[in-house]
Amino acid sequence: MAKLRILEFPDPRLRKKAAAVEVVDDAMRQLIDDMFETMYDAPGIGLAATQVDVHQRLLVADVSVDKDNPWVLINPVILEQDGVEVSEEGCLSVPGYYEEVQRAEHIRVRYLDRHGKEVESEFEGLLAVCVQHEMDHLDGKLFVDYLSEAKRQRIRKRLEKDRRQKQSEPAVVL
Ligand code: GNR
Ligand code: NI
Repeated sequence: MAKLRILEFPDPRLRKKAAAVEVVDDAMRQLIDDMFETMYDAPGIGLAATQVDVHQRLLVADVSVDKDNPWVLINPVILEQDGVEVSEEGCLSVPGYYEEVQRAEHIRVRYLDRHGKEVESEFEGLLAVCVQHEMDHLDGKLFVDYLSEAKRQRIRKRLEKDRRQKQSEPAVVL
């Protein structure tokens, strides 16, 4: 198991469009395990491969309180969607910012599971929001893209400043 580094906005690698997964093999399952470790450690409720600089169509999620309901979606496609829901979103790639985003309330998704088997599931509530948020990552899209240009630039400038400060600070000696 290994914890992976999460890319942060405005890193251009977050803008890459992920390619379809061709084979679900042991190496892919190792990546899935590492993504769960990274997501639970963060902590977050979802993680797209794009965020750990792997540009393949794979996402993991777990919105349960006890962190015992892991979902793996490979090559996800939304078959049906209905309803509209506005909720506050955050993103591990945009740390510290939470803004309202409008999404479909209910989605039906076709995808491959961790064994490479094609399945369909319906999602609603927080899990539906999370799956749509992660699927956006696979297309190089971030929740800040739904905000005004002014708000997005403000967030970008603050995150860039934070990063400069972190880099100029002396390393912590253990
Ligand atoms: O941890 C996360 N919380 C969250 C809250 C509301 C809507 C979406 C999310 S996903 C986010 C983790 C993340 O950045 N996934 O890409
Ligand atoms: Ni995110």
